[in-house]
Amino acid sequence: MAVSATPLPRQGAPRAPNDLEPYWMPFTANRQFKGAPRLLVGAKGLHYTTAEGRKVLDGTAGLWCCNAGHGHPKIVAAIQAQAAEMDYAPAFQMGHPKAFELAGRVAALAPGDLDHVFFVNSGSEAVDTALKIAIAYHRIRGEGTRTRLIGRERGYHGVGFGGMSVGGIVNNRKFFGPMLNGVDHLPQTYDREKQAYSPGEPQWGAHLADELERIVALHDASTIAAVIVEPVACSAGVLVPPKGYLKRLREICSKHGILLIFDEVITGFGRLGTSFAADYFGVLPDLITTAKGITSGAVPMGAVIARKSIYDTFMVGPEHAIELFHGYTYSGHPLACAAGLAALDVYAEEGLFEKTRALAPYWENAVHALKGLPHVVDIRNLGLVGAIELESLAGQPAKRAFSAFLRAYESGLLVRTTGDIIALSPPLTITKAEVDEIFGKLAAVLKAID
Ligand code: PXG
Repeated sequence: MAVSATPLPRQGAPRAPNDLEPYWMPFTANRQFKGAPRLLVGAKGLHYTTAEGRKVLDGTAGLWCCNAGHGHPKIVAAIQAQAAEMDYAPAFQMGHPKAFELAGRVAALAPGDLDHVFFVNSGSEAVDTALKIAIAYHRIRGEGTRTRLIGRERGYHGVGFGGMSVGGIVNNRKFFGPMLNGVDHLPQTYDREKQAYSPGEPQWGAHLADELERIVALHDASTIAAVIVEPVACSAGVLVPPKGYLKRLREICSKHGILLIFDEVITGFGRLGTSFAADYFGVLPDLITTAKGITSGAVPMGAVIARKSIYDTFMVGPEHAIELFHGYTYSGHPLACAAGLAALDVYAEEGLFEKTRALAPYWENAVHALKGLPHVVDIRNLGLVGAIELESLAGQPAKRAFSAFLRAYESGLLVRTTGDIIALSPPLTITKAEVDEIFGKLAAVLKAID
């Protein structure tokens, strides 16, 4: 049946305000949720409060974003003050001081000469923006044939058409048609037989970066604009790069004039105990995409950070001309900038990146201590990120981890699951006692589920 073009009359009585039906929830089992809702109504520090008044320990920093913990007074005050001072300023052909200030602060944190910052509102927008910048950069330099984009199997780069196309998660792709053309994928870097229970970076697998040479040989470097990878592939279940892999990828990209994009939407702003994963691994990309921790999740914001040479390439032509035909109504939104400035202050004043670095070995031991518990087939970690992979129930992938998620929530712990992998990424404000609480609860959950 064709979709009606004429507006339908409103039907029936107004819905009750607590009706769960109209909200089509993202990446959620809607029918399961609405049958047994899990509603959060408050958040402070490391804990959420549920609608029933229970406290839940946040093992996931919201969705990998609330790095400073919840409701930090400094971030709250900054957002409140900004809302009262100026709600919005046009983002095109106009500016406001906090956007410039935040760009400078982010540039100062970013490695090497990554010193120009383009603001967006999410990780997905950051990825699409970076891909567009990469293609346009080559065109402006007279290499307009470089349009191909290389992602990686099991990569997650958000849900825009660009990010989905370079991403490598089957369910995020298979429903949505042909996507971008001119995309190829590196192989993923995980092999359980070779890497299981590696603490931190696995020893095996650096050679997988050489697959880029095979892809270059197939398509020719003159057709390839950029390679995009997550330094640590978090969404697909915390796939830590093999030792030396990212360095090798950098070398091959440089050799062939291909831009290297690190998608640091999760790894940026302290998750590994450094400003960016680029610092952790000592590898300098050409573009960094980020979001989440830039405002500690308090207001939506993302950013693309570009090397000076990329920005400079665009700064040609008549001065009155727009150099990059791209941007969003809410690029550099005043509330996001205020939250971002406050979040960066909190990270610095409370030494949260250093604290993360100091806590990481304790975290590593704690997560690996789950080895040997029922269903566990692998454990992975880096910085304040951890993953416990469970054996799938026969013929029912993702069911066992979902049971673990539900039971953990009942026991007062929030975790994330993807497939049969449990992922953890607490606020960077967590203490050793709370790390112990997470893994104590999780051990009980693993012993209790089928
Ligand atoms: N790139 C990376 C590396 C990400 O992790 C995005 C892009 C997209 O960001 P937005 O802001 O458009 O959602 C992400 C987002 C999870 C989970 O639990 C991960 C993300 C988002 C929600 C849940 O794995 N990553």
